[in-house]
Amino acid sequence: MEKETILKLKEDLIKDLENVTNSHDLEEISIKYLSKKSTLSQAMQSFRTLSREEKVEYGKLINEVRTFIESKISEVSKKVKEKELIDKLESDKIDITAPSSLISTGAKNPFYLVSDEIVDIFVSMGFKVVEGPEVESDHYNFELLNIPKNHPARDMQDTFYINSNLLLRTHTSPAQAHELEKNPNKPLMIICPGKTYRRDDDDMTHSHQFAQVEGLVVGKGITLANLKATLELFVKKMFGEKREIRLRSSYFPFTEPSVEVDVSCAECNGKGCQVCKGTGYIEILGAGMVHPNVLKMANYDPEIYSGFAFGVGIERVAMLRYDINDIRKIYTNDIRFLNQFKKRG
Ligand code: FA5
Repeated sequence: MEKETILKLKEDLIKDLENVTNSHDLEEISIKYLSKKSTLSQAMQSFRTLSREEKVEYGKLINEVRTFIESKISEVSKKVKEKELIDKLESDKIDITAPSSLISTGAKNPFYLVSDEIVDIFVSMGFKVVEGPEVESDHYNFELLNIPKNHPARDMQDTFYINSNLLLRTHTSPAQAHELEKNPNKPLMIICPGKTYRRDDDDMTHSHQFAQVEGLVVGKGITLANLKATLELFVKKMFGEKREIRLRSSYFPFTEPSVEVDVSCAECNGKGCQVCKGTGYIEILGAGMVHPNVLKMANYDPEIYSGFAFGVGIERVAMLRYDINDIRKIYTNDIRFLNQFKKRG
């Protein structure tokens, strides 16, 4: 093959490379100049027929041209790959400032908003949170709370029976009996939130399944004043600084004295209106000083130890807190109702 033909390959390559824009073009050029069918390979084949001197000269030329071709192709290959990477990064770019497509998020049920808040408030006062069983024995739900069989107070707390001894607890007060039993003659400061059940007809303020938070403080020298101060602080944190509480005497077999605790009506500030049925106050919980019999049954000496207890209905607090007029709305999972609580969760 003519030396000029081989040398011209360099010029042809430079021209061809000028038009290369991507790896595919470059691959074709590589095949054209370096494959077995390339002009350079054909020149190598005619090598055998040459004399020794010609072989040296011809070989040098072929090597020089091959090195030139390889280095030019590799040079352009680098540039092409770099450009392709930049193009890819550009086309894959994510605009993090672009508005997202609307993601629908759920809202926390007001029951849980309030339940969490009640727990937080009492924990901040130093109460420990405990749990109790929902399926309870007659012994813990009634007997240890000074409600023996045939006691009339049982009528107000009829429930669902598993058998003649096991029942769905009617209140969280059995937690009192469990905790006293676990820690004989030791000071206690616990709350027990949880589900409770009663054979109550469902209406705007009653449900057969609801929830309470029980509170129990036992120690030396605990008085009704401690109960009042604790609940006053709870009410102010839950409903606002302006709210006042009122203790009304009441009856629970497991506390003596017993009280119902009312909170001043937010609507009329205690003056009396439709919401509070003209009384200026709304009832939120039952409470009292732990009955000596309850302490005795748990082997506490009532001459040394005294305590207070309270039981607050979580749904009723949620209703007051968020102006919910029907307790059943809390349970029915109507998205229109729940969405109103989106920002609070
Ligand atoms: C009790 O259950 C007592 N164990 C509370 C207590 C604890 C008193 C410790 C003294 C010491 P009562 O039956 O009043 O008390 O219920 C307490 C609260 O539970 C009520 O104020 C109310 O908020 C809520 N509650 C009672 N029954 C229902 C019901 N059917 N549906 C919704 N909430 C209810």
